[in-house]
Amino acid sequence: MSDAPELPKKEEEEEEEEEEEGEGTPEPEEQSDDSSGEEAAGDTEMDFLRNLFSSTLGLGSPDKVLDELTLDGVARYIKSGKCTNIICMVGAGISTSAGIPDFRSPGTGLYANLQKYNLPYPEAIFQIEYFKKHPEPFFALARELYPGQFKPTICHYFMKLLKDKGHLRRCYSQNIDTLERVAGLEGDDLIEAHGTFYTSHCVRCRMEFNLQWMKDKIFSDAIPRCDKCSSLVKPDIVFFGENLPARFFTSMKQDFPRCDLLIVMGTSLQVQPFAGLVGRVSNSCPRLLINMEKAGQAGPLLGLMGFGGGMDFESDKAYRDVAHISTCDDGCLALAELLGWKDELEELVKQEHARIDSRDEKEKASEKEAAAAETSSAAAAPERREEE
Ligand code: CNA
Repeated sequence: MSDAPELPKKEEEEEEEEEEEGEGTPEPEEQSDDSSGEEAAGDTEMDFLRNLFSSTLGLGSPDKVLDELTLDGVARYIKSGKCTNIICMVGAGISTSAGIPDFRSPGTGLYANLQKYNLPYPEAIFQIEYFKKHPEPFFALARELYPGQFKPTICHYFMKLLKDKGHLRRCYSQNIDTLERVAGLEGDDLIEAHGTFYTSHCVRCRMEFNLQWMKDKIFSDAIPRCDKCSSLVKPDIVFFGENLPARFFTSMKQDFPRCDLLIVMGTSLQVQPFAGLVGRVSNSCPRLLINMEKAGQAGPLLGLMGFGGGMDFESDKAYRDVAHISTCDDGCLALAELLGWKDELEELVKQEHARIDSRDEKEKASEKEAAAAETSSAAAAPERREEE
């Protein structure tokens, strides 16, 4: 796996975009017509340059916002009332406790368990050119991981609480399992950076298909083909080799300069351009990582030079980054406890899971009823014919 190309196109695209802008900023696919977006973009570039020069040349000392680089320090900051623009950046690790494997966890991650598909290398299953020639492995995997079969985790509901309490600016997710939506983060709260299963499009004529259409194809073992031109139909998730949604770029330019706490959860921060977002907040903005392993740290060479905006949890110069090494659920529960929200969070999870279970039971019951009705009408049909 290590010698497989790591996310070739997304990284290439970012490099191209960086060359175009010359400042390490990914170019949006479409220009925003929102002038506040353009102003924010200008601010972002200025912030980026300011951050780069001050850290590279050791100019100025950024404000130290947290009184302690611990979860307690973060909780005190949230409680101080100065923290109304929290951004969450999340990845597959927030959904593993729901039963959905991530990519890279050794042994349990998807990449370690794709042998049955005979791929040339694990990432091929999500590469657009491979998919166009060999769609079967992707759709077989889609059947296993189909959204709607899983319940959001404590971590998803913690983000919902952040929203309800007026702290959440936005959640940037790399996940395609739609669990943020199920937990109650709606359109504006959420940037699905790597797309969604909600809609699908024909790869040739771009005809749109809805979730139910795709679900029927996936579960009937058929390779989804366009009703109009018979080409492949692909869920609107971003494959390696495809552009990220324009909204990712326009929103990040507005959001990150205004962020006053970045919470990064359940991601190895290896996929660009998403991972680079950690370097887009201001120099003084605290960043909390809740993950099973440290991620996003500045590489040794670039870090020494002050480039990259990587995390610094433990050097002598560390002043704003906190690593809480635990599961996302445990980390969120611990933070909720420090904030005095633990009971509320546990109650929310209990209620919402019960609601989802009862909805699923109702759906199953009505599916059974429909199947029974079909069987009995099929059985009755010959009798009717005989009567006739
Ligand atoms: P990744 O590279 O697999 O990294 C996951 C990270 O989460 C690793 O650092 C793990 O140590 C950590 N982790 C795993 N379980 C837990 C846990 N319970 N608590 C805390 N940390 C945990 O996945 P990324 O999201 O970083 O990579 C981005 C890819 C993964 C995106 O393109 C996604 O589309 C893709 N993906 C999404 C899903 C999903 O939608 N649920 C599943 C698998 C892959």
